[in-house]
Amino acid sequence: MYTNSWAGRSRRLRSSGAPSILLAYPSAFYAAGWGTRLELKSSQLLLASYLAQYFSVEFADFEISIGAPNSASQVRRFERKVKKYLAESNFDILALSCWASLSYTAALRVARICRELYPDKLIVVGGYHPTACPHDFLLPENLFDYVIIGEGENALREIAEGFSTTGRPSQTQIVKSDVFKNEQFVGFNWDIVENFTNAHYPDGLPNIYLYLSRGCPFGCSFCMEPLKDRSWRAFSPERSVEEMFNAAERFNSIGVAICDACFGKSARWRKEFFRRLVDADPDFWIVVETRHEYLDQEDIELLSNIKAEIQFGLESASPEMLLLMKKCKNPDKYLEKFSRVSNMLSDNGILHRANLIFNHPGETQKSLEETFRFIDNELTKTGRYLIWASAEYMHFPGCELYTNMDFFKKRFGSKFKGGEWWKKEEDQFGASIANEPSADLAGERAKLWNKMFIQRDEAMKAALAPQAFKFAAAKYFPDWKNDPRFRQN
Ligand code: B12
Ligand code: SF4
Repeated sequence: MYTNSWAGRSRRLRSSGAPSILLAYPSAFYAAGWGTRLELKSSQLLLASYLAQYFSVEFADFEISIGAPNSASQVRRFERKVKKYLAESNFDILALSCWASLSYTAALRVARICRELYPDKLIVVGGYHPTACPHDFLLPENLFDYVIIGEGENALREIAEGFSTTGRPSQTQIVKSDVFKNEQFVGFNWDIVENFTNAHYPDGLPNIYLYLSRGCPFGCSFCMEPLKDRSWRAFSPERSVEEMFNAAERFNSIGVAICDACFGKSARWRKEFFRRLVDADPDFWIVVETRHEYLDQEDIELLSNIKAEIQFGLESASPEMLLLMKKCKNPDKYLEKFSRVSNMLSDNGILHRANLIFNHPGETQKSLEETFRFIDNELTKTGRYLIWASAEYMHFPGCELYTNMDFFKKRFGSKFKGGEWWKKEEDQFGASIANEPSADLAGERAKLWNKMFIQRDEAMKAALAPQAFKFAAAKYFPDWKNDPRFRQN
């Protein structure tokens, strides 16, 4: 029923003369190392949901429908399939979501195929990479008509509205989109992806990713979120809960993850949201990433009524690294609060995960030892619900650190060996982590963090409560499934 009304509306918009938009994720080439799961791109859907009020919009994701090539021959096969798809599609504007930098080479290839087929159609590109590096899309042949910086809704709407009168601009235009205001928020229009999900997720979506708010007031060195509008905007708590249930019921989901850049910044909003969620009694898991500084006893008591996993970007436990990462102003207070919140969560049986970034430029053996001293202290406790997760620093453009590389090179002897890796047609993951954080951790010593992390494997298992251990083994550490504790009741 949904789909019929959506399809009818889309047809009416098309016949009214409004241009039609093909909003496509171009895929990611040579990105196998990331091991990214093939998620439904819900932020792309949110953009489509806004535009669909005014234009006929088709959603495409070539990574899922065609693939993510890792060799020259796979790229050629991919191009043939994209050509066929575009040749059979009916659209006026190709809007490419070059979301992370991983999609840069794919975005160029898809745009070129489109331009060869259709010299007069408009090609627009937006997402995190165009926001970070808009000049990467200024090419001699003016392949792209518009490069959008920031949240795409307002700019794309304006461009589409002007298309019938202005046509293609004579040169590529870089446009900074106006802030997407709270009152413009529209919910996820799942009808837009009905055909797509039926074809590619016939058994439903076990995990669904939703965005309930936008904007983050922090300015972490390694994150490019600060390039977007920093004001915090959200659906009402009531609408947020509705959106979660709509999605979970429609796709029979086991888990709903809230992917906001800065979940629950407003305490009033957060508490009302948790209260309403508890009242609604979800039977699905809720996964939330937030800052530990936000949670207090009241939040935690509310959370203890639902199946939840809370993730924190703790990033490091070295005071010096936390300052370099611009994660907080007072590292001692930050770390002390983390221990307190983690204890409260464990006391209430709530699963939580601390994400760590190792080898951020400036990391040394001393800073690693500080981080592991803090972890070791937490690991002396038992019956915990705290899971530790590690990742190596990846050098992405757009963040403050990227523009400040010289400081790290001079002060610490940091090396960034991958160059503009997103332009390379070879292992991009390897190139993005090909860094040395400091002269102290150069060469083979750059792997020291990993050795130190693995050494704690047994202690990390032993600190967990049985239920938390099983959860961690099932979700994050497949090797742990061989441990006899995994099979105990
Ligand atoms: C949630 C999230 C994820 C989720 C995505 C879930 C999902 N299904 O959507 C998961 C966990 C899967 C993920 C994975 C990764 N992520 Co991530 N992620 C984020 C995060 C936290 C939030 C994004 C967000 O706020 N979206 C909200 C929606 C509404 O906005 P949006 O996505 O930005 O879309 C808007 C604009 O970008 C623009 N736009 C987008 N497409 C288009 C297209 C057109 C035509 C136009 C005009 C505009 C436009 O308009 C949209 C609507 O306003 C950001 C930022 C952060 N704080 O860390 C990082 C971030 C995007 N991730 C990043 C990275 C690096 C990754 C990974 C590589 C990490 C990894 N090691 O695996 C993978 C790559 C996945 C992939 N296939 O590309 C980087 C990208 C940096 C860069 N320069 O590319 C970010 C910016 C974090 C950082 N380090 O700065 N991520
Ligand atoms: S890492 Fe998180 S808290 Fe820091 S700037 Fe990015 S979104 Fe905000």
